[in-house]
Amino acid sequence: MLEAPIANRARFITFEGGEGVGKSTQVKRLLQKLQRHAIEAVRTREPGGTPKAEAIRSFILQGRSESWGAGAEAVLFAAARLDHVTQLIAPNLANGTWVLSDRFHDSTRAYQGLTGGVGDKLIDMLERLALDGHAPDLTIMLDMDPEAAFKRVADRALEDGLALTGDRFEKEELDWHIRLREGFLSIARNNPDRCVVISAAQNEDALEAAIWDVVSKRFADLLSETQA
Ligand code: T5A
Repeated sequence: MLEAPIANRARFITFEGGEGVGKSTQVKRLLQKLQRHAIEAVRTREPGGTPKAEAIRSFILQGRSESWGAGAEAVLFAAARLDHVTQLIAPNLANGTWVLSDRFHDSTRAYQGLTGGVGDKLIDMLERLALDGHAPDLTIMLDMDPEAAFKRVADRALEDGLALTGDRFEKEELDWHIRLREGFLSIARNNPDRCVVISAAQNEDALEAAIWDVVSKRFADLLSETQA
């Protein structure tokens, strides 16, 4: 099948970063902003996004695969991603609908690879298999001191009167989260054309504006076309 010329193609944007840095909040805000510019877009998340991938998400985040080791978990995340790409991401992009994903392949490289100790060979292989040519056009890396991010999540839970229950990865030690942050930053350094690092240590409105500045400049030709 012939691919649409690059200028006409819908864009695929991913959000990455450590726990609680504000990805979900900003994915929702960017979706609304794009829709206000008459861009058709959907938001999704990883692990998950499709019924099969959501089943894998529950399995992993309940800690049921923890004893299998980081290598097996990387394979599970890739299996979920393969379904997500083939059933949701690729069809939407092919229909001209932009896709915003809360986490994607960089999370496997950062969590299971750079922090969990799984070698590049397996991570590279899984990436080729699961992405099937659908690399993101832009990745927003939200960066923040993990201790401050945890405090933010805990304060918000306290305000809302909710108990703070961590999933499988949120329960790791602080030192592990510091290495995770370094992992994401090294992925950004190695992929300077695709990744933009933005400080997440700012309020939701300021962060939304910083993200919009990047997106609107990167895809200026497409946004001005639809505004006209
Ligand atoms: N994982 C995932 C892997 O190990 N390998 C993989 O390949 C993949 C894909 C997913 C877990 O799986 C791991 C990574 C994760 O551990 P998840 O629940 O999706 O689990 O985890 P997170 O992505 O970390 O989701 P969180 O909801 O915890 O964090 P977000 O989305 O970064 O943050 P958000 O937007 O929910 O905000 C958190 C809190 O902060 C407030 C919000 O209101 C909320 O209370 N907030 C702000 N407060 C102040 N200032 C701001 N700018 C704020 N933005 C949000």
